[in-house]
Amino acid sequence: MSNITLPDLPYAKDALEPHISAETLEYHHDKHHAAYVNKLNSLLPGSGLEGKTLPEIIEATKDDSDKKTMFNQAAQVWNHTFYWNCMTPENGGGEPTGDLKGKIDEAFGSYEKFRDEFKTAATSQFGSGWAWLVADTEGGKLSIMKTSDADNPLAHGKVAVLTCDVWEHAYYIDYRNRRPDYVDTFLDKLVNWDYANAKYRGEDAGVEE
Ligand code: MN3
Repeated sequence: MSNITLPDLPYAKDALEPHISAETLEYHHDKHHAAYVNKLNSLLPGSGLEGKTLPEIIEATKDDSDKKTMFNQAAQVWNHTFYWNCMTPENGGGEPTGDLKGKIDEAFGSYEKFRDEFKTAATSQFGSGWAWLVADTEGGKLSIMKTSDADNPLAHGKVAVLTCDVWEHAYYIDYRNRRPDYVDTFLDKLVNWDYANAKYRGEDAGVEE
């Protein structure tokens, strides 16, 4: 049974232009994200994890070296869906709104300090990986983390609030080797703070996940 599906992007392919091109989203969603879904579905039959949700598969495989390939696919499927929802074509980026405004000031001192710390995590991640804003618990203390390859906050008992994909396939068509420029654009033009606030509070954001 193949039970994991590829969610549609939450906006049109060209909706994030000029910041992220339709060509990037075509490859990133239709090729990369789809490939993780397909590979995961090929591994599920006979694994005992058929019919489980992505967080359940991630939890069941995270500490099992024999299931590393399945963990990598499941985490990458989850990470990408989360990443798409972390961006918006409508007035994205800049200072946070809602609960996160005060909570970010509390945790980091100011939005600017949060921004510096998030950007440092995203640009210093060596090789492929992800930068995250995470919380210890829903509504709890915020911090920054970076993860390698497919690894994510779920596997470390953290609540994911915001992420930026820093694999080269996320930015190479539009930014070539200029990862810092891509991260600046993500932070200043694309972040969907409404979605991040919903995830921080542990609420259904009303989007396909
Ligand atoms: Mn990616």
